[in-house]
Amino acid sequence: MPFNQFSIIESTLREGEQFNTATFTTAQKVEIVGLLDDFGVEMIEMTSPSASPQSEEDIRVITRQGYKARILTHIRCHKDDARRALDTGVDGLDIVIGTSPQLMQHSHGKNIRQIIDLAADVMGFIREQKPDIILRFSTEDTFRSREADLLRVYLAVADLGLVNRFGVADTVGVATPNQVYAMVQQLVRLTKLDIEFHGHNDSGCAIANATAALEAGATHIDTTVLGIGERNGITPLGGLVARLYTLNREYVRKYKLTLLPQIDQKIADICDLDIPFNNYITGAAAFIHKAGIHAKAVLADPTTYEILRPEDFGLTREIAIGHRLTGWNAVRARSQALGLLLDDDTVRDVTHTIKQRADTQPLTLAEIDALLQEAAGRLIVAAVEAGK
Ligand code: HCA
Ligand code: CU
Repeated sequence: MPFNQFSIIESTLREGEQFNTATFTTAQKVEIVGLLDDFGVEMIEMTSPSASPQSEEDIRVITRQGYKARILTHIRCHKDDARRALDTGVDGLDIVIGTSPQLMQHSHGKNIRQIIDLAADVMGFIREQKPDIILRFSTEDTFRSREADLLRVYLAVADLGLVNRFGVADTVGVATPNQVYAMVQQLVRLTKLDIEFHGHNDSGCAIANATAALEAGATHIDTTVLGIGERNGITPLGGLVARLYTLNREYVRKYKLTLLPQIDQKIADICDLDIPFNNYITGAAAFIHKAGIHAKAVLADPTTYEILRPEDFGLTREIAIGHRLTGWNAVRARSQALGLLLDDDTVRDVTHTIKQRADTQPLTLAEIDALLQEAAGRLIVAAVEAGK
């Protein structure tokens, strides 16, 4: 069952570096890998050593540290790239070559026969050099490639017996979950190899597509922190975790979930971004309940309106009170939190005042607290007067 066995290939330091505002220093890479390793991702993918001298040096820095996560680098289907990558001491190589008509024409200019020959040559060379390295072969732009072309390439490469894993890439974010399911299922059946899914988010399906890939038998999913990557990025780490957690919390128990807020914040800070308000788990709004009906039910039992438990991620829920949709249960809960013993009629009165004032402008928590304190003060005065 893939959901119990899947691995995350965390590509913040490769795909993520292709995001507009992402340039990681060596120290930042060390910090990010440390956090991701602590979190428990199984593999970490780094930019090709052929990209720049610093990129090459940074891989060596990381591979020397001895993390639990396997360290991979991502290269073109090219012997020179392979040679440089092998020399960095990585645990695995992720090789990619475009197979869509668009990429065959404008990226490398090779036809399918030439792609197969090149793949055989490059991967044969890698296996000769490092028989034990983890080797993955992927077709770029899988979902705009002709099916017959894809099958020719994958079956020919599978026959070589050189790779550990095949990748499928929704490079332009065009695939639907059903298409991903069908493609992965077909490759699992035909090749019997591990299958990795890499999905861009241009049309909002990156998490759904990753889930469909797992449902069809994929073993590896590519993610980046906050989903950063080329254009608007790929499957976000936190979003995938949220999706799998809601299927079954056991699927993500292997990860240190309480680190997620720190990880998201770290990448947001480095890339000079705000975490989006509606981000999975770590968005500012993710655990705020507002309407009176919701607040009442959540105060009685959070599972009424929460599928994710904030405390599992080291976070807390919030009940918004100072607005016109508020209800007296939320106001009572606040008065109890302040240690005020208000009777129900008084709480209802304060609730009425909040709603009236909020019609003009929402109230801050401090203003609500002041209203509750005033009401409590009036009750004490009334009690004293009655006792005279
Ligand atoms: C890119 C390459 C890639 C590779 C994915 C993979 C893509 O276009 O920059 O190796 O699986 O999206 O196709 O990120
Ligand atoms: Cu990509």
